[in-house]
Amino acid sequence: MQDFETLLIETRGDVGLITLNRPKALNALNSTVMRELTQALRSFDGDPQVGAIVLAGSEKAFAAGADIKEMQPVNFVDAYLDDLLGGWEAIAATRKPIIAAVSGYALGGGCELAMMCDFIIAAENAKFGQPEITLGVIPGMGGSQRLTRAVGKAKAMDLVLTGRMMDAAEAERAGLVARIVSAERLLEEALEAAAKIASSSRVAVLMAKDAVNRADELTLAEGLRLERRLFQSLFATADQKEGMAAFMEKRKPDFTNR
Ligand code: CO8
Repeated sequence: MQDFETLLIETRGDVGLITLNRPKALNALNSTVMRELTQALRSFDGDPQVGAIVLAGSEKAFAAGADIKEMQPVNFVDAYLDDLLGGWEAIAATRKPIIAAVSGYALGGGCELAMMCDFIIAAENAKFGQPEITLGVIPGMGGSQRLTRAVGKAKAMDLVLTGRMMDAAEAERAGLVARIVSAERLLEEALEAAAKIASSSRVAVLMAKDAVNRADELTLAEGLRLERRLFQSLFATADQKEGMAAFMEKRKPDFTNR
């Protein structure tokens, strides 16, 4: 993959690792980050060697929000005509699982970016918040919707209306964070989880992600029907035959992603 101005990109085995890299601005998300991140994710999504993706920031900040310096001069007509922030939705269209490894600040757009990932592993020093209200605006990249679905209305209202931050322990209790680890273990833990995902049947992994994501969009009856059809369709794959044969033969499965 080409070099990026705002990201560091590498692969570790069959895991794609993307590190936000604007240290002087606490990884504030500007249009270059959006363009490059979209491009990097699209590239990993299309790379048959990659089975899962980790998105990380620095120890001090996953991302301290949308770039306020870039947004400050924007007027309504430009924001509307350019569909300001609209391009970020491409992140959520990634089909392979993305784990957000969050250390330090995940504020505003940074919290929203973490929530676009499939789950969040947080370091003990992580701080989550939607402080847009303190700037005279509101969340613009899913904070009012994904946060409410993740933590419920009461806590989402508290965070969005007051702009206060919550620490990793509160975020885990509220259901925003899947696991908390020490800051030193964060990247290792996220890479291990991603490697575990990448070692499973690719088609089953993508269907699992798709099915869980539909839970936010469908009625229970529709969701259960979709899940059952996806489950049944996996019996057409060689990986289902291999996975179940390996269990019977008490050995590790050798998935071929077919
Ligand atoms: N945008 C631009 N620059 C930033 C941002 C930001 N969001 N956050 C920090 N920086 C810059 C600072 O300006 C500073 O730069 P400089 O040295 O040139 O002055 C540098 O990063 C270091 O920051 P601080 O000196 O402020 O560091 P502190 O440790 O004192 O404070 C904080 C850290 C508490 C995180 C503080 O920087 C802060 O409050 N930042 C702003 C947080 C915020 O309000 N975020 C929400 C932004 S609005 C938003 O995200 C809208 C969401 C809509 C969707 C976005 C899609 C991307």
